[in-house]
Amino acid sequence: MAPMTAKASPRIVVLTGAGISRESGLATFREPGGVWDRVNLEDVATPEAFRRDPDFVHSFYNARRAQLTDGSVRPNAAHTALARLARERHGEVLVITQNIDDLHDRAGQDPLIHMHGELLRAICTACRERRAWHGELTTETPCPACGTAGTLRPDVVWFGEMPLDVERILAALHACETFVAVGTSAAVQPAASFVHEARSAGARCVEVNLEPSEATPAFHDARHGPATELVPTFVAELLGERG
Ligand code: BJW
Repeated sequence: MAPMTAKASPRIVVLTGAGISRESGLATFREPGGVWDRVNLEDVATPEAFRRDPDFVHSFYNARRAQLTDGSVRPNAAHTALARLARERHGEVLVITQNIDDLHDRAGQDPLIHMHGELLRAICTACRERRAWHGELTTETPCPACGTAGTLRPDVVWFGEMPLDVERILAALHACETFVAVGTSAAVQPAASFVHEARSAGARCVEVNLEPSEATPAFHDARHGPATELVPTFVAELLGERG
């Protein structure tokens, strides 16, 4: 089959969630002991929470940013396998992640859409400048672009906000041949409906998750177990290396 050009639609679209980073040491959200067991999402993951108590929201994200940059967290075999898939099927694979960590980036994933933003970036609510940000943010931090203090926030998508690149994502879902969801509970929209978008457009849909999710019945094939075991196996299958 002829290789696709850079502008053509990807044949394989992979959606990832917090489960893919679990074996790298990052907590998921909705499992026992997950992020939402430790803090109420209404207190940290909405624009209203940030307006009400920006110090608290900053401390929540500062701690998670520090975990990401202290050297303790690394991409695992699932991140590495997806990066290899995109390299070896150049131009045919798009990974969309709901995760704000940078583990796909560090594994070399390209192309990659961070639909819920990135923990290692900040955006200024005054001048809208986005930039890489690896240190702490406080209500006193001045924006390097416009100089205003206290207007920087994590460049992440909170509840009630529009995820990033939605039009590009929907176009890819409607044109792909294979849709794969890895490590996501399908509890949050619009990502939870991607399987329906892809399936109704004719894609073969495969779930790879530790356990059945709310969306399992919508997939043609569901594989349940740890991502570090199942994703490399599935990638090898897609590359024609095993059964
Ligand atoms: C493993 C594993 C291993 C474990 N191997 N697997 C009513 C009121 C208000 C709003 C709404 C409403 N009804 C619907 C909405 C919309 C709302 C929403 O969905 N709310 C629901 C809670 C009901 N959504 C939004 O507001 C979104 N925006 C929006 O809809 O805009 C309008 C729109 C309209 C039309 C088109 C497009 C847009 C924005 C959602 C933003 C979500 N933000 C967060 C926080 C980001 C920043 C941060 O990280 O702090 O994103 S919430 C959190 O959940 C985070 C995640 O990306 C997201 C998804 O979680 P994920 O990844 O699925 O994690 P878990 O923990 O749920 O699941 C992990 C899975 O892994 C489990 O199944 C495990 O089994 C598995 N697992 N270990 C494989 N080793």
